[in-house]
Amino acid sequence: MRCINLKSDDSKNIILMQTILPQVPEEVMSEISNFQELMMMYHSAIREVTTKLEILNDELSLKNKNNPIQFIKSRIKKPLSILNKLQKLEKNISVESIMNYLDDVAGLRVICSFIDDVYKIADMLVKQDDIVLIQAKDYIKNPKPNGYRSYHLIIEVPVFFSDKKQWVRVEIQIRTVAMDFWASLEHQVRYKKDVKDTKEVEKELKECADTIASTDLQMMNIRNKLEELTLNNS
Ligand code: 0O2
Repeated sequence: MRCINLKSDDSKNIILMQTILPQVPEEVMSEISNFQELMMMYHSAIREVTTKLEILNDELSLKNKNNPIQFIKSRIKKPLSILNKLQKLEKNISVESIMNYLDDVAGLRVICSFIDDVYKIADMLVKQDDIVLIQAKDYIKNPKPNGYRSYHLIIEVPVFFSDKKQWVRVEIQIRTVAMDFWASLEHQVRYKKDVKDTKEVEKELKECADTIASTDLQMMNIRNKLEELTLNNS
């Protein structure tokens, strides 16, 4: 038997729920329960894709003696952001709408050492026969005007539950450490509503993005030269 220690806050919440729940209409309760189930599906899909990526990384590390993936971050979109996005798209607020219209509720960010690792990982992942590629966007070959670089995939993976197989969408952003460093700072600037004139900062960010792009290429060339030297000396 599992023993649960209730903190005083938890017991207050339970009392509150017991008071409120009988007053909540049945259809609302059912939608809440469907929402929880949907979020569980997205969590499961993230776990599944993360495992696939970790296996690829382990295998490539063993073969090539270097890790193509530095680290993996994941997130589930917050309920408020889901709501805002559905409203922006002028769709009903429902579990069906989330599944039909939102591609990025489950999101993974894969941070690689070198540019060619980004393409290698993306290619190996989408070639797996239980993955359906919905969309690929190459913002490395075609950067956004602000300098944003990243490789984006939207895929569907099958998640197996006790009584059904559910195809779940996952958005994957794959980029180098340097591109990721840039994107996090740029993201902060974009959401700084209290700063009025960001023109100068945006110009500097664009310059940094271009510097980062050429440094990423140079780093890859240095690694290739090192590999050649190692081969010639062996
Ligand atoms: P957040 O807060 O990171 O989740 P979509 O916006 O997904 O409906 P879009 O614009 O066609 O459609 O998708 P795209 O271009 O593939 O971008 C999706 C995500 O990529 C964004 O999600 C960001 O995470 C990231 N991204 C795209 N462009 C930029 C950029 O210029 N700078 C930075 N820092 N990140 C970017 P969200 O939901 O917009 O934002």
